[in-house]
Amino acid sequence: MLAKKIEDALNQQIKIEAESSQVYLAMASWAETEGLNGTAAFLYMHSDEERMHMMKLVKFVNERGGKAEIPMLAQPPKSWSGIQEVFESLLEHETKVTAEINNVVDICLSEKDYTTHNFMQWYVSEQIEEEALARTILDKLSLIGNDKGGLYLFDRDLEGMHSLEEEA
Ligand code: OFO
Repeated sequence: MLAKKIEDALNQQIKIEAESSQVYLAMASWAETEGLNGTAAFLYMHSDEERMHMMKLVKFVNERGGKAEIPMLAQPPKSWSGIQEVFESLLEHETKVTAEINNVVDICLSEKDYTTHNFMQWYVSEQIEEEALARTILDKLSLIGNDKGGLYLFDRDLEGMHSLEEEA
């Protein structure tokens, strides 16, 4: 049985993952309308992954005798000034998510809930990868600068990254 404090923290995390999925979906849709098809494919996939993160939590809460809450979500932004801003806000968002995950881990330790603590380790590792990926993408973008040809190749590369992750 989940302690109330743990159940609340996990429900809060369900909301955060759902919001991540929604924000990346909005980014994907924007990129698609800008003709950035590789970026759009990458972000659609990322949005699906965040939904999967949310689902994993929903199942865990219910299986452990708690009640998962499906949250109302805020309207995500509709547009960005460019691809740079998209990935800057993605990294900023992921950094906040990492802090939230660490907070859940802290609560698990203070409540001595080692089962949930163990479950949350998957999210801890996932965040390391996601933040590193966002930083790599931003490094590439700063190398490209305003070079249109570079941007074309970058977009094509992201499409490749998307299919690579799907195969994994
Ligand atoms: Fe990238 O946020 Fe989920 O965990």
